[in-house]
Amino acid sequence: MSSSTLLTDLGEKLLAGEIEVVDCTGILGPDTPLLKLPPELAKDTPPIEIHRISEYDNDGPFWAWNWLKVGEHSGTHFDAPHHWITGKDYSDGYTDTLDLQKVVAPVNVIDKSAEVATDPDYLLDVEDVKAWEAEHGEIRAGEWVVLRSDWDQRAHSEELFLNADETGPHSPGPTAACVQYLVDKGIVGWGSQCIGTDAGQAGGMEPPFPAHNLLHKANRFGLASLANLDKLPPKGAILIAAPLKIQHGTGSPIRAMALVPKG
Ligand code: 23J
Ligand code: MN
Repeated sequence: MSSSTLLTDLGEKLLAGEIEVVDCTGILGPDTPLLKLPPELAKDTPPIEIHRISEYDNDGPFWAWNWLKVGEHSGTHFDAPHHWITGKDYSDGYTDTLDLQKVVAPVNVIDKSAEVATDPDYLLDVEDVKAWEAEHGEIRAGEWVVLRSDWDQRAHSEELFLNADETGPHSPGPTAACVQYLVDKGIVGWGSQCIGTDAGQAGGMEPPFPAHNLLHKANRFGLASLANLDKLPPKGAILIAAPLKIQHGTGSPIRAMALVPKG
């Protein structure tokens, strides 16, 4: 099939509802869970605010609009390479300079929701990815890889979402070796349903926060707080995850969406 026929066909299938657009995004608002870093170590991203400018009133008789106060790394969001010190020198590592071609790509969905249900500190390792590839097919260069943990079921409560105790936050993520394996495969980026791309306990790993450290060192992207990954097949969907074109931004809230064939 020629590329033009393919896109005409895609357009028709979208209009007919034969390809579903799955919303992989959580709500962005004052109740969206936000990362909490140890106060002695670092400053946190501020609470999200939505302020009314007008709503068909004395401040604007025929129109409604708001202004927002929101950190780049809030809610369902994109991590650009410049976010981490290991990615600081990439001129195309900012939200406004990255190659948009890269962010529309096939997505590999690794389902470890059952494992995470019994172990919130579950770590995805190289052997798990290799076993997944043996079952579903190889992960190819340029593709997204996301960990399905069904952690979005906790997104209504920051306490449940962060899942912290006196030993820190507890949420799943990849081992350092796993991230390096995926980077070596040439993936465009790695996504998680948790507050960040790394596991809750990743601050104590070597290197600390390996998903951030190793992905961005290799000019790859991160996606956090993804929703509805339970509605995606292991392979066969296309993920569209584009950041706002913030001037030299390090990340951005996104409307992540997946094109999924029905039936
Ligand atoms: C800053 C410092 C540590 C982390 C993060 C941000 C994120 O998870 C993020 O949103 O990129 S772990
Ligand atoms: Mn981030």
